[in-house]
Formats: sequence, structure tokens, C-alpha cells
Amino acid sequence: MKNILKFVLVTVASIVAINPANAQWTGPKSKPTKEVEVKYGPLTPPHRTDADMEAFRSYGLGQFIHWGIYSIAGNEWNGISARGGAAASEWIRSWSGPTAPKDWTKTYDNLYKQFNPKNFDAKRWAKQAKDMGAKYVIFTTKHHDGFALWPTKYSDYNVSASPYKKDIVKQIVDAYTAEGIDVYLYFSILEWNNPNYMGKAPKTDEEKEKFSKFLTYTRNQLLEQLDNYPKIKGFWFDGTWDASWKSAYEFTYNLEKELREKHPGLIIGSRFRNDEHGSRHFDSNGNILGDYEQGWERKLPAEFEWLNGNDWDAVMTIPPNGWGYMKDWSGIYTKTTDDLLDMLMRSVSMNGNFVLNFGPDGNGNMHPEEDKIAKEIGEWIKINAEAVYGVRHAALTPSKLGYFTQKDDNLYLTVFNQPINGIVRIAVPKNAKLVPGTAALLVNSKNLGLKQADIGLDLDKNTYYDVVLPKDFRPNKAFVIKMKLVVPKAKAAKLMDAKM
Ligand code: JFZ
Repeated sequence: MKNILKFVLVTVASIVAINPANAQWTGPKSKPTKEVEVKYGPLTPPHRTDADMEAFRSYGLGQFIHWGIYSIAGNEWNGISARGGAAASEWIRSWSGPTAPKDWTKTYDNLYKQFNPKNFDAKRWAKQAKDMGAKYVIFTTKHHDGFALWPTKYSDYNVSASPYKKDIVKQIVDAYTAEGIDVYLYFSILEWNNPNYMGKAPKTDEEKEKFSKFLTYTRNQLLEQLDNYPKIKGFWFDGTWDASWKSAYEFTYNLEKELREKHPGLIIGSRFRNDEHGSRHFDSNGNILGDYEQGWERKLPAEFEWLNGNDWDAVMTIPPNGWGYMKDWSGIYTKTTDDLLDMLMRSVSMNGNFVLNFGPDGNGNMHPEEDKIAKEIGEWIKINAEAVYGVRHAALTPSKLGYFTQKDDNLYLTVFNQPINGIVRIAVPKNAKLVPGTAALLVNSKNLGLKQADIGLDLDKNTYYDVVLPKDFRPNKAFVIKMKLVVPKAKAAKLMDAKM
């Protein structure tokens, strides 16, 4: 009887887990109501407090780089655009339909013979990232096409077979580390052209043998990366959604353990593995699988509560989609520096990191628009760094004007929407132990007028503090107001309410 009950529970749990409506990683998450037995659950506590994890928590801004042989194409071939024919520029190998060039897959799989990025200079990229204000970088060591940018011993399809020959990953790790930027390696599990890889869960003995070879290969490559690049801080896994990988939950559990033992402090997000019921990112009981939630991709949480107190980062493209180099940015909406700063501050105000993607071209140059955006973000952060790094979510009513961040008794409001009356009104819960005492602009350290406002809203739980902006203060970029939090002076006088 007990066994039957367990079977029913487990079956229901796995149906729930594979239902596409539940496959959504983002958005509010409800905790499962029934506890299920989970053997292959989290390997680390939900809120690590070691120095590496604390560093992750204070990064604020990161840089993502998608670079590989897809960068040679730039989302087009012989002047014909892959838009509409391929899901994204780094997916161009799977270009199909009427616009796809003849024998395209074959052409693509031979592109490595042209990979010779003559302008590649890891130090230049690292310097740019530093000037932009990035505190970590996530670099694609191998994307879905399987081409390795390091000289792996476990596959010939790697950079040493290209005319460029040299180890790219090593140059990235060294150059970024030298700039004080932490390095995370992006690693795609799934490989499109590996004969031992399959999407479906292996069934026959032959399939099982093939896939177990693939698993061994994956393990070898990951251990090799830890051996070659001991300075890295973490892995950013991708391509882990296929049934084959999901069926290998025992292997992936042991592999995660092995990686962590080999490299203490290693940070791994929730996109690496699933439990034995097929539940990804969070196990069947809603516990996070990994050190931070890794499901925020090209979307940001609307509400802090959705995050359930988990660490997280969001990765973002400048174009709507497309992570690899795209030569042609015309006719699509590309996010502006203001858009991206807004997303950065929204993320850090909710205890997350914001990771901006760059897709350099086949010669090793960033897109000119990326250069411009990196420069503008850096200029803004230089002035407002205090509000960006090492800050936490502030437990205040969200402001319509921008985003709050907090560090000890410093409260920051980054204003994106300029108030028409020149007053930045801050709602503070009436029972708050600390309230704004002084206010100043970060841009010039000028003190601003601050007074308690008394407005009548029925059953209002807040009291209001008005920061008065200088008369002719009309900036054309977001600005930060820094406030010192103090113990409130005295309770407001008791006023009589009408009896009705
Ligand atoms: C993956 C890759 O396929 C893509 O090329 C890029 O590297 C990106 C960073 O990661 O894309 C995904 C993965 C998961 C989702 C969407 C895009 N998802 O589940 O929403």
C-alpha cells in the first residue's frame, strides 16, 4: 500500500515536472504541497556564506561573451541573412528553410578551418570589461556546435585544429583574472555533431553504451578545465534540457560532487542537473539545485518575492535574441544604455547580478555598438558605483521613480523616471525602525532638502519622505540619491479622525 502511494506521488510529480506549463523557470514559484523522497537533491546549502559565494553576491555587473566559429558567419552567409532561418546567431548551424545555403551544415562544420581571429587580444577585452564595471565574465568555452576553444585532449574538434592554434580559454582566464575579474566558464553539455550524443534517453544496450561514452567524455573535459584553469570561480552550464542528460541524474549528481571536491568554492548555477524525478533547477520539493538560480535569461523578475530569497543572475542580450556576433543590427530593437542600466539596477535591487552579453566577430572585435554601450555603462557606473556593488535589497515599498539598494545604513534610490514636481517621494512603512535622515546626490555629493510629507491616503501603512531636487537639475541619465538612515526622531502628533 505504501509503495503504491509512493508510486502515485512520484508519477504525479514527474508529470507535473514535464508539463510544459511547469517547465517555465521564471515567474512566481509555488512550493510543492507534497514532500517527495529525493535522493539526488541539492549538494550545497541554499545560501552559502563562504567568501566565494559572498563575492558572487556583490558582483552586480557581469559580462557574458559568446564566441566561437559561428562568429565568423555573423548571422549571415554570402550576404544572405539567417534571420527567420536560424533561431539565433550562435545557432546558425541549424539554419534551415528556403534561405538556408546548400550543404550548409557541412560548410559550418568546416568553418573552424577559417578560424584565425587576427585582432583577438584577451587583454583588450578584459580592459574594456573592467572599464565597463564588470566584476565577472562568463566565457563560452564550447557551445552547442561542440567546437572547443581550448586544446582539449578529448576531441579533435578544437582550436588547435584551426589556423589560430593557440589556447583561447587560457588567454581569457589569465587576462580577466589579471584585471581582477572573476572567470566562469560556459559549457554546453549537448553537442549537435557528437556521434555519442543523443537527445532521447538511451534505451537499447547500444544507445546506453554510446551515451555512457558521452558522459565520460563530458566528465573528462570538465576535469580537464579545472586542471588547466585552476583560477576559475565557476561553471555556467547550458544545453542540459534533453531527456538523455536528464536520465543520467545519478551520474550528474556524482559529477557535481566530484567537481566541487576538486575545486573548493566552485560556483555552479541551477542549470546543471535535475533530480531523479526529472525536476530541473529546483528539485521536486522546490529546493534549489546549485548555488544560484540560473533561469533568468532575457527576462527579469517583476517582483522580489518571486525569488524566494535565492541568489540569482540574469543574462541579457542587447538585440532581442542572438548571443553570437550579428553583423546586421538594423531593423531590430537593440537595447539602449538607459535600458540596460535600468535592468542592471532592477537586478541588483532584487539581490541579483546582471550579465550583459557581447558577441565579438570572427576577427576578435566587438560590435561597434557594444563598444559604445560598454563605454557608456562604465561612465555611469564610475559615478554611481556605491549604489551598484555589494548592496542588498531594501525592504521598502517599491518606488515608481526607480530602484532602491541598500548597504548598512546607506539607502540608495536610482531614479530613472524624473519627477515632474522635482520631488522624489519615498514611502517608508510607519513601523520602520530606520528612516531617511539626510539625502545627497551621488553625482556631485550635494546635500538635498529632505522633509517628512503628510498626505492622507486611507489606511495607509506608509509615511512619506520628500527629497527635494535642485531647481534646475534636469539630468539626461539616471541619477542616484544617497540617504543616511536614522532612527526616527519622534512619533507624529496624534490627530483626531472624524467619527462617521
Ligand atoms: C541557451 C543557448 O541555447 C543559447 O544559444 C545561449 O547560449 C543562451 C545563453 O543559452 O539558450 C536558452 C536556454 C534556455 C532557455 C532559452 C534559451 N530557456 O529555457 O528559456
